[in-house]
Amino acid sequence: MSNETENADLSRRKFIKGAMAMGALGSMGAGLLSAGARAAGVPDGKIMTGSHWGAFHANVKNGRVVGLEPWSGDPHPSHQLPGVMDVVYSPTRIRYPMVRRSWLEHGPGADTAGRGAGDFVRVSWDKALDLVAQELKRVRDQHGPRAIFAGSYGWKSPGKLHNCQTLLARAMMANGGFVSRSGDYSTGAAQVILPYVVGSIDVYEQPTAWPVVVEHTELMVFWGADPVVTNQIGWQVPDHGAYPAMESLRKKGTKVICIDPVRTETCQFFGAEWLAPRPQTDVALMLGIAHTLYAENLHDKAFLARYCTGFDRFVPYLTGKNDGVVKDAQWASGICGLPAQTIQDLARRFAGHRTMLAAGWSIQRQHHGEQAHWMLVTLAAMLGQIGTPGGGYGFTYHYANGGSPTATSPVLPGITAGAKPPAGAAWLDAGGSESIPVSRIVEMLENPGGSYDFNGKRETWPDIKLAYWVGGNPFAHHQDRNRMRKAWRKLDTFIVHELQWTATARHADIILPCTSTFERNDIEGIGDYSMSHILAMRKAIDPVFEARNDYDIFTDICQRMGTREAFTEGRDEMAWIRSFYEAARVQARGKRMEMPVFDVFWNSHKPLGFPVSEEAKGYIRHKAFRDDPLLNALGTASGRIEIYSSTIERMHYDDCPPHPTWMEPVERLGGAGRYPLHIVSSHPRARLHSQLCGTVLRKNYAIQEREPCLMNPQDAQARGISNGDVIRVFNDRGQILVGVRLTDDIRPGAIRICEGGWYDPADPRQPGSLCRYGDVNNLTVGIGTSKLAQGNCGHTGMAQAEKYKGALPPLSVFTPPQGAA
Ligand code: PGD
Ligand code: PGD
Ligand code: 6MO
Repeated sequence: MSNETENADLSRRKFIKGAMAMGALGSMGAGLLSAGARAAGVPDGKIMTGSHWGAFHANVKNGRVVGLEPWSGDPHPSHQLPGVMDVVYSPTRIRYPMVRRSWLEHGPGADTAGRGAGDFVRVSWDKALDLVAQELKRVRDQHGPRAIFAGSYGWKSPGKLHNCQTLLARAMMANGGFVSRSGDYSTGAAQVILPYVVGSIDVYEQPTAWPVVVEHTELMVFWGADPVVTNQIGWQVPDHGAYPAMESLRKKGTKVICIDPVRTETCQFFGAEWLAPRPQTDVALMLGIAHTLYAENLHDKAFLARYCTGFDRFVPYLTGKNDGVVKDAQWASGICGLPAQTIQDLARRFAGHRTMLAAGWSIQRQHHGEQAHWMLVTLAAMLGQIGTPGGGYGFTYHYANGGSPTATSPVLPGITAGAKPPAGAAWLDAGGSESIPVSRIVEMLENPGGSYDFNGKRETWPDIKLAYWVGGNPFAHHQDRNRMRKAWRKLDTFIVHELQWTATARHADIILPCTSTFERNDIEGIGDYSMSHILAMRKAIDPVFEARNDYDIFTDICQRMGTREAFTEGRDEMAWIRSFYEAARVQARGKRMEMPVFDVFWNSHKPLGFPVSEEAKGYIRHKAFRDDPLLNALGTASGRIEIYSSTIERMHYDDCPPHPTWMEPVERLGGAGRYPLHIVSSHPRARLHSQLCGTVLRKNYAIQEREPCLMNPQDAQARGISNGDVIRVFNDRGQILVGVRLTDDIRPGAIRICEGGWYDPADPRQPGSLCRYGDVNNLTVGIGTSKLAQGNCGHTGMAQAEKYKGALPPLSVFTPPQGAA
């Protein structure tokens, strides 16, 4: 989820498209506004801005956004735009600062089991900010900065200034430090193991460019990936460049295989061959393919010898020489459920064609998830096509339009966490910053002072008293909700800035209403990978109700703590935006490109475009390494692809051996666990995680007002369940209601409930209480992937399902708590 993109093309010195854009800019005139920001009272009209869903114009009438028009340069606008607009005005919008009554009346730590029960008191902004500043000071002075967790994770809105998580870190740094987090929920396992394997985190890097894939790839394999659904969004503002590329691939008639328990939208779009293994068995399936390659002498020995290390130490495992278990297709079939013949055929077809293994990230968001990406690289290495046009592997074809050729453009800087605290403050000595693996927050709360393993180190959990969250929804994104709710009671104080009454907001002690993208000015890049444009995100409307910008909220908190100057550096919104643009302009000049002056850019109402070179369109991942493995050695210990890692060997982890290994997960279909149905918790097609769950879009997919659940008719029949029924899905960790959609597009034994459904406990004081809407993370496993990466296991979890026979309980999560409307 970071934005690491590899600009394959920094040396190009042309600016053809940019020059054209500038010509257009020059002739555009002043537009709606004069230079600089608008003060309060925003005029009506068409205002350009953007979000995780793309760039668009907001149509504003009488000070309200009444419609969104996609930017004309967007080749595939997201169908979620009506929800993006509805966020501003939906009943779930937070209007006023609120404080939980017990906390307000009895102070920090009061009745923490009552969090989430919705008993809030509305307070003035002044009062709310005083409370926040006093509490931050109290915790810092009594317990030290190590008692404040502000590693706040989540998909906050794009924008280089109103980047609320960095703003939070900045404010905390200005006041003495805090405990942060490392990694993310997206690629927690893969991003830790891949540096040992290929020398970089790889999961966020540019894969071979789509034009090369369209031209050269003969067999495209989407392995646990659904790019038609997941490329809708970007961490910045997406360019949607993957869509025309996928259209070209389809038109060309390239063979596509989807390996997925669900016949995905991608599978249907390509008319692809669908192979549906049991979930969480991909490593076994890959080993079966690898064994066939080896047994039939189809592996590329020259590639393995020249570019890899450790294949010789992996072979005894593959052949069973060292453990008596031959990992052949028959063995794999017994685990993954695909016929041995199919597995052998896959090996032959992969080896016989120019094959691109395009893996999604679900396969590593599982117990022992590290092994999936390690084994996939190993398989690609055995095929010997890494670094060739259209062959090898790619880990971002499904994400933020990875593979869209990278433009020659400057990197737009943004606000940083690097505030300078005032010199001489007593608390400075205890300051600094440390981090925990992002998804181990519950272990941290459960074991203050205890120790844990992470990536070769042994660390100690801090003793947290206060957690501060902005731009994330941990009561949606974290696993094993009921365990989490219990752990949360340990906190004295939980402070949240939100714009929506999410479950996280409902569990806060102090909740501060923040603005949406439409209510502030900002600047952002278009295209995480293509870096194709810079977008002026213009304020379209004044803040709704009492919402304020996160930046202004933190400024006022720092003011109260005596660190305002450290936080603002004397700049306001437009001064920051201008400074980011100017820094990009200087960089561009270094590349012999001339960007227009800021005011011309800001008033142009058009994204500023940058040129894409032929070289970028022809980018091939790892080509340089293939051309000269000595000169362009990888960042691993050996400089080569490591199929056996001595570094990992030295860690002596029982759950992460030194070569890719099939290890049984704690629960799986056909394996351990006492419940029969595996829960696939994919990313939703009509939401971004939990974002937009509170909007009009829900009525298009909810079944009897509940989150939908895909189920195979065979599994339904065995349980007397019919299409459209509400069912209770449960295990030892929790229970939820969902609405059933019966379909043959999911394999028997698996059900799919997408992540991000809003958590709506029937009795908020009671852990284990029925979630009435369908938050899948009541059911998932909350452990780490392994001692190495400590990633989350969102896709691990087994459950049972039954028809719900009681009277359907009304929902409360889509109406604000009492007194908040
Ligand atoms: P979002 O719903 O995007 O989920 O979890 P994440 O917490 O990112 O939450 C973002 C929140 O930020 C929203 O509530 C939104 O209103 C708020 N927000 C937006 N803009 C602003 C702003 O400007 N200021 C403030 N203060 N708030 C703002 C996502 C996480 O879930 C991720 S990335 C992944 S990959 C995981 N996936 C799975 C999974 O596959 N399976 C399961 N079971 N669980 C998962 N959880 C993880
Ligand atoms: P998932 O939906 O979790 O997406 O991208 P990621 O690839 O992780 O899983 C993709 C596919 O894997 C699904 O079709 C699922 O059925 C399949 N799958 C699940 N388990 C298994 C398994 O064991 N084996 C195999 N072979 N397949 C399996 C997530 C990425 O998407 C991320 S991290 C983020 S933060 C973004 N989130 C969203 C979002 O919430 N909504 C949309 N529309 N788009 C997104 N894009 C990004
Ligand atoms: Mo993610």
